[in-house]
Amino acid sequence: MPKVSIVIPAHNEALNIPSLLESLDSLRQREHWDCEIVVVNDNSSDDTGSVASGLASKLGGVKIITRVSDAGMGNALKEGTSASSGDIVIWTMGDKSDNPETFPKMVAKIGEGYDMVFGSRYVKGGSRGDLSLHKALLSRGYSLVAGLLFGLAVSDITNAFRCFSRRVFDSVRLESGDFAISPEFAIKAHKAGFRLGEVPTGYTDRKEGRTTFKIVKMGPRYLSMFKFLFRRQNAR
Ligand SMILES: Nc1nc2c(ncn2[C@@H]2O[C@H](COP(=O)(O)OP(=O)(O)OP(=O)(O)O)[C@@H](O)[C@H]2O)c(=O)[nH]1
Ligand SMILES: [Mg+2]
Repeated sequence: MPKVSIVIPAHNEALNIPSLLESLDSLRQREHWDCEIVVVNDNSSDDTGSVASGLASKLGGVKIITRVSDAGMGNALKEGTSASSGDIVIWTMGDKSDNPETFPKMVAKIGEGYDMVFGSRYVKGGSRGDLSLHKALLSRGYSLVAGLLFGLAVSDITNAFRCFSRRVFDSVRLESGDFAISPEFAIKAHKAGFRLGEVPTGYTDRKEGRTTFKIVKMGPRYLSMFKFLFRRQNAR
């Protein structure tokens, strides 16, 4: 079984990190994975850093990266992934929106020959949970349009939650430092010829902490990813 790295962007997630790390630790033990957890903390004004460090000493196999520049979820995910060492990487959010029970299904699908596997809220067996209807419609609509434009056969690319082989990350150049990294990575991996798949997952809207997502700012940023339609060379 190849090594798994779980990369978690975290900005002001002190209330979510303890239970998240405890559940991921149980999961990796149960699955008998050689697995490191990488928490990328940016400029948090709460106790995210100290809470994460405490958990790292208690659990072991947890790496904390503290960043002071280039804030943004995309930059955090890029840096965390570069600093990780697993052959298989899972991106999951620090607000406990993603269901860890989906991880083993994603990893199994990588084992079947897929290069990038998305947790999808929009396939049979998946659920948007308590995500608002308008956000769900926007994200579902975005993936549908991207599917038509790029020939992508997956249904949930606006969510960062996914699992991929390290070689996919190593072969594409990601430009987005913000949330747009999610569709950008999907589109570029597909254009580079990698095999994309999906498994159903359930979503839980954040219960603690505050959102950093601003639809007015991110809508145009997400749409700007369609520019990659006109770029022939996306691989490094
Ligand atoms: N390291 C780091 N993490 C970030 C940054 N911005 C957001 N995050 C994390 O990225 C994840 C997704 O951000 P959210 O604020 O939950 O965005 P969202 O899921 O679209 O919105 P809600 O869940 O509705 O609040 C969370 O784990 C955040 O803590 C950042 O600048 N740096
Ligand atoms: Mg969230």
